[in-house]
Amino acid sequence: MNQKQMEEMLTAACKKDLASCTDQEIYTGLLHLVKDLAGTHRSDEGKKKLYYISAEFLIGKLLSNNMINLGIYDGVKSILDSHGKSLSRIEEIEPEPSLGNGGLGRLAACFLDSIATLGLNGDGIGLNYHLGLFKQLFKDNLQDEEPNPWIKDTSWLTKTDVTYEIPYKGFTLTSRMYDIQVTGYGNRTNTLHLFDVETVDESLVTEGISFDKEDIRKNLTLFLYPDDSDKAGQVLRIYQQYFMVSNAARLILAEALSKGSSLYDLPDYAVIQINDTHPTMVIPELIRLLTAEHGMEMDDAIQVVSRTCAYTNHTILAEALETWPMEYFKETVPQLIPIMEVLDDKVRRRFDDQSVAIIDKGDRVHMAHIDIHYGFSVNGVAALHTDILKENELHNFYQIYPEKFNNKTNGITFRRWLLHCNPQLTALIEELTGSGFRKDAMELKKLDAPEFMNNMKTLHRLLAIKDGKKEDLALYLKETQGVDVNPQSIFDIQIKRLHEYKRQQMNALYLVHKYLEIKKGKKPTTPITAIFGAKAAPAYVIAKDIIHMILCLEQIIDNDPDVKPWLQVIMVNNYNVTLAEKLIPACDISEQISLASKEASGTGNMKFMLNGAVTLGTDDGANVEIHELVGDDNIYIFGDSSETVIQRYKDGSYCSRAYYEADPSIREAVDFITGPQMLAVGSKEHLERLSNELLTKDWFMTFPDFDAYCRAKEQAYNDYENRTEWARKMLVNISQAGFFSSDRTIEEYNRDIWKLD
Ligand code: 26Q
Repeated sequence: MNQKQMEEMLTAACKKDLASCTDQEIYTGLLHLVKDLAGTHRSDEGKKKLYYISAEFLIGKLLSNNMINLGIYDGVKSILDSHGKSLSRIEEIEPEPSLGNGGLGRLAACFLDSIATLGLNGDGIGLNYHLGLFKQLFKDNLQDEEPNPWIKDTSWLTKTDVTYEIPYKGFTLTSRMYDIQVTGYGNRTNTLHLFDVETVDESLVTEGISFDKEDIRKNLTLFLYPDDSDKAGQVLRIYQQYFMVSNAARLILAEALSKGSSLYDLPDYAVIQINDTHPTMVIPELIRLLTAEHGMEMDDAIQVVSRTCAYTNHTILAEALETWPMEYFKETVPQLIPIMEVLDDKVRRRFDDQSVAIIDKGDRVHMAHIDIHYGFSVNGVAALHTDILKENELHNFYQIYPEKFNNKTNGITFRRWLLHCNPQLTALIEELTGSGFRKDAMELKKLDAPEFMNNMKTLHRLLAIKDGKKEDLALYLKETQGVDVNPQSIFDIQIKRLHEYKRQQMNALYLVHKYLEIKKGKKPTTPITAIFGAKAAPAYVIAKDIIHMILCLEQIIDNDPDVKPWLQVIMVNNYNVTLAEKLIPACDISEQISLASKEASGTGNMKFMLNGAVTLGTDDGANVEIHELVGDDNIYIFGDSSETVIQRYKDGSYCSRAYYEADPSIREAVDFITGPQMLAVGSKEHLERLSNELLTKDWFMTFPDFDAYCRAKEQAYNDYENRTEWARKMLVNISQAGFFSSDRTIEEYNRDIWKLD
């Protein structure tokens, strides 16, 4: 398609002359144009199909990414420019579909992009939440939550005529399938199927994000993971999960049958990837449908399903491992109970070991155990994580089924996290290495050559791109959040869900320490801007206290003229994918400071590296693999190893107060939390609870790593002063980022697990 044809199409889609259109009209026109073009691509070919079932798909805005993948981005942008329209302003109109909490959901979205790009036959299946992850507001330095609707009159959703009757105890719900096209880069289009009920009632939401949790017909797909701190929330979660998997199972069986499957050969037609335990009920549900509705014997059905399902584990945190009381299933989906009892019984006959049982002594169902016994593959999401699963958390399973365990180190799509969010860096890479990296990310390695590493001009251009992105971010933060930041300062960024194991509190304690040092006259050479972005689960009390601490600190420093020129703390409001796309390209130092062994992989770490930030982190998750690739000189690794941490938990020997007593800088920083300056701007209740938590528990061991963290950070800030050396570190990081393309991850899933033709 040439420019003239494209302009005609765009004008037709907008239904009038472009110059006279509003941004909203152009957005709507583009949305229809992109949908039409995506519809002309190849899809759904091949005998065997992958079904990626996930409770979350954190897809983010789709307009620009779809245009990049369809190859029309540059053309559209220049047509709009020529009519005085700004594509970036038009992009702002699109509401972000925040259909995920964080890493797991964003990973699913990157995977869909790569599956389509590689031309694999694979669809996503999930739920059409009407309200995505809550909108975060700050009031009195505290997080508040509001509903976050994303479905407007025009959206990426297409209503289909696929509907099913989903049975629950005492009633049935009629589902409907909605589809979102998933465009691949220069390739086929796949589909994300999102199931919904038509009786959802958005007026159920009362104060903030509170709603009536009992009325399942009206609330089933109202919210992404409602608060599950109480029983009603947990039961609703089971209703949601069953709805997702029962629809999925029916769709999968229908598609296989339509392609000629006898269902005994289902594994030749379908492979199901179970994204964490949230879709685990698909196993008993498929067995139920095969036996009850398709006349299969129980043993045959179990065999067929076991050869079709594969499971990915994303965490070793005890509180995230799903175990549900049998009673919850009795109340909601009693039809699954006889199946789960058979599955449990078979395991008990084979293994006299409580630790691998499906139903435990307390009558709780261990969802992961269903996946491991009745799936053919179990994978972790980074090398260290998979090793920990094999050696510790799932050791007894590994001894039974060594052949099922495999690692698939996570990846990210370079279309969104390089081409879209950093066209300037993309252009430089293309000029230096050619365009091959667009299809084969390993070609980034070409950058690691003396002709570039020792070329002052190249290094300066790289620094100039970073400076430009920092200026763009400063402008954006001014416009959208009303804060002034100094684009000449070091941008030190920690963006991820708020969780104690990710240790935002350790970063905050460092900032207190730095603040007090500057007060005493020890100024940094270059000013520092510490940026946080994080949402806390609405019921996660300490996480909210940590946000409170950071916001109070932000206010104190902002009002202190001695310190303000040298140190700024910013907690951005409502951190989401859209903000990540602006923050990541502007980052100098990427904070990846989880307690070693606790972060399964991390994927933000990969996005930062690809955009030329240098990692400051612990030897945890995929940081370990980043470290191996870039070498000691191009990363700042600190803190206790995962072995030490795991041992310390086993001993039960950790006493945070001993560190507090022994280390004056820890004492000074912790005392500050409840000192007069903080109490003047914050709430005593929240600050005291946080300080008390650190002093009496510190379950995620911030104190033992605190000194090493401070030293590593000082080293990074010092090294930053030598701009040429720093630019080399940036370039090494970019050159080694190819391994973390989700195209590589998906090729491995397909090679080892899915085996699609
Ligand atoms: C479980 C039970 C009840 C309620 C909620 C949940 C629940 C919800 C979401 C448990 C876990 C999640 C999300 C987990 C997650 O995002 N894990 C991250 O997955 C990434 C992709 O593999 C990794 O990179 C991160 O390290 C991991 O934390």
